[in-house]
Amino acid sequence: MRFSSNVKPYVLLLIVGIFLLLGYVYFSFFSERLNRDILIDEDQKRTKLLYKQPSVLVGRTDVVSVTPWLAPIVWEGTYDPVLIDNIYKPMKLTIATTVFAVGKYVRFLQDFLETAEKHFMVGFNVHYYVFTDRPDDVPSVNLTQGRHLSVIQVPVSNRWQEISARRMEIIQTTIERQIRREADYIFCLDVDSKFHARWGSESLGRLVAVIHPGYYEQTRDHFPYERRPASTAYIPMDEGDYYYGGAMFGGFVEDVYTLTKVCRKRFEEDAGNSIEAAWQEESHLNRYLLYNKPSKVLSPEYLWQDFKAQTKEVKVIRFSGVIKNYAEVRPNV
Ligand code: UD2
Repeated sequence: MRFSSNVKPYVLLLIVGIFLLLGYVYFSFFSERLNRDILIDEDQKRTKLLYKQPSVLVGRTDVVSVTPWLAPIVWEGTYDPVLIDNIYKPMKLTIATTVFAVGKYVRFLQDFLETAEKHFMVGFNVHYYVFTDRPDDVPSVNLTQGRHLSVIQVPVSNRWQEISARRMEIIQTTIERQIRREADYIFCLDVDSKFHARWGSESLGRLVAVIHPGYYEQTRDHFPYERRPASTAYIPMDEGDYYYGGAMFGGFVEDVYTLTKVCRKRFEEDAGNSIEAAWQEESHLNRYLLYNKPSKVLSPEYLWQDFKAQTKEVKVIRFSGVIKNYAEVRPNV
């Protein structure tokens, strides 16, 4: 194309000017993107982590690792511990851990704490809240950096059922008073237990429950849910997902707060009607989780019992209840 000779020079200048302006805008935008890309690249170099390629086709086939509502069920071999730690550790999280040691149960604290220091959320900030009526008997255990322990005095009761169930109320009020300002996640654990292997960041989630080791092979009609409609923990025979253990529940502090508040309210409502659920707060927990599905479910690796022989699908026992003489440690039988 030829410019006709009658095109005025100022029109030509205008066209050239527009092209220059467009060129400037394009190149400045492009070079900004280029710079940003380089930055991202450098960033990736700094955090580069080599790990095994995840497969879409090969994985564990002997267990189910996802619930029907698509929450993960955490089993050995379904996650990469190094990769998952690499995601959570930079967040500098604090994990609150509540444990009750009332009456003679104070004797279980030493092993609980010593084994937790070896295996539980290693490399994370952990704040243990020990609830006891015997503060002087709380053992002094060496805690690694970033880990703290607070002792909180609670009343004793002459019924073990009451001690176990009132944990909901006490956790609720302690979250209100201090935990919600001091931690990001919380785990509420039974004291008569020991850690045996890694329990790490793979267990973190909004609302976390554990499958009870005694019932995972059974059908729902065999679960020891509360079956009396008069109780607020009632679950009919044709409902229920898993039987969850009362020895562990956790998640974001605010989600656990709501759980404890609701369970405490229902426990008290039942008490007002002279009814105590079959397994106290465990029954209320199961009812709550049926209608408020956990976002992560821990396999029985995370709650075993020493008296139970290891089964083939449980490749690692991470946390297990010790064998205890009920008549000797409890205030009543
Ligand atoms: C089951 C549950 C437990 C709870 C209970 C029903 C599992 C493995 N355990 O265990 O979590 O739901 O049924 O109430 O799922 N405690 C004291 N002093 C006492 C009695 C209890 O401190 O005198 C505390 C202590 O932290 C103990 C917890 O309450 O670990 C639960 O009591 P338990 O272990 O005696 O209950 P158990 O074995 O029947």
